[in-house]
Amino acid sequence: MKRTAPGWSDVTPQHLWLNRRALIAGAGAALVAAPAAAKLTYSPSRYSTAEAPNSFEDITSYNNFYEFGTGKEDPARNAGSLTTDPWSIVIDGMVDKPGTYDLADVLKGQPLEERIYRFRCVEAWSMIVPWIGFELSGLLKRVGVQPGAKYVAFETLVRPEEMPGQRSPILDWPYREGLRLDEAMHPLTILATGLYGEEMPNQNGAPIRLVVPWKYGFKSIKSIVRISLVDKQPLATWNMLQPSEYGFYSNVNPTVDHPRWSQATERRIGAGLFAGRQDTLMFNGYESEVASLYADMDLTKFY
Ligand SMILES: Nc1nc2c(c(=O)[nH]1)N[C@H]1C(S)=C(S)[C@@H](COP(=O)(O)O)O[C@H]1N2
Ligand SMILES: [Mo]
Repeated sequence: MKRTAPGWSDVTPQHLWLNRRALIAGAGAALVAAPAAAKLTYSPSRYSTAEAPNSFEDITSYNNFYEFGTGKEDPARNAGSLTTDPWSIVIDGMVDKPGTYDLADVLKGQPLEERIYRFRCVEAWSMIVPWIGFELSGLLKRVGVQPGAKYVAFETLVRPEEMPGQRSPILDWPYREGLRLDEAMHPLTILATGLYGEEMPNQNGAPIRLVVPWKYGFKSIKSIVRISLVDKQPLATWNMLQPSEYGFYSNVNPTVDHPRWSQATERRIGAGLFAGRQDTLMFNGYESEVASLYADMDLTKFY
């Protein structure tokens, strides 16, 4: 097969990679319980950016995952105890084959690819992440989307015994998100099961999470247990909490500011103290792939 895009090993300086292995080995020795992450088999993708990925440390130590606390370091500290095996996903609503699918069954026949994507949080920071995953469209085709379906709704696990953040009502649990059906079927939209060639770290949404790279990060819901095909716009957690600040669409748009801060620029995590902010790109740099989905929307307006 012809290699059409760089993989993370092509763009990550080897000393950083070796450094990372040494860190993992060190951590493993200190915390005897830490299991070795399983390696995944995957192909490169033409959808990957050539930008250098953030380090594994950046990606796994600076997180938003309110089920484990609201601080950026809380998920890394608290998510280790999440039980991710066994795991199943309820797929229901307007589908031909509704049911409770084991994770292995969800993954069956779906080709894993590495997708090195820009990732832009609504809080105006960003990273480059080498996700491993498969196109959501592959799963939706397999379960058979019925004609009346217009949206896809997603829910995260509710398990307060293992998710300390869920013991307080900071959000209306479960965390919920949704996409229009054409957004869900777009080839850039993936269900990710890993990063850096290994199974997904718990703090990043193990064992399976959504990644929609042209939308603000909160749309990319973690640790999914339910996928429903519906005919009405579904509830979405941040949109419910504060609709004037977090739209249902929430496409990355440098010309439409958040009511409390500018979205014109972003801070690249790991870039160093003197790097300065960089310009945010329309649709997070995926404009040529996705702009046609929004041909009838006024892109100077908040959605
Ligand atoms: N279930 C759930 N999914 C979630 C969140 C969350 O708090 N809970 N945070 C979102 C936000 S705001 C962002 S920016 C990304 C962060 O993903 P990362 O920690 O892998 O970078 O996850 C999104 N998905
Ligand atoms: Mo975010």
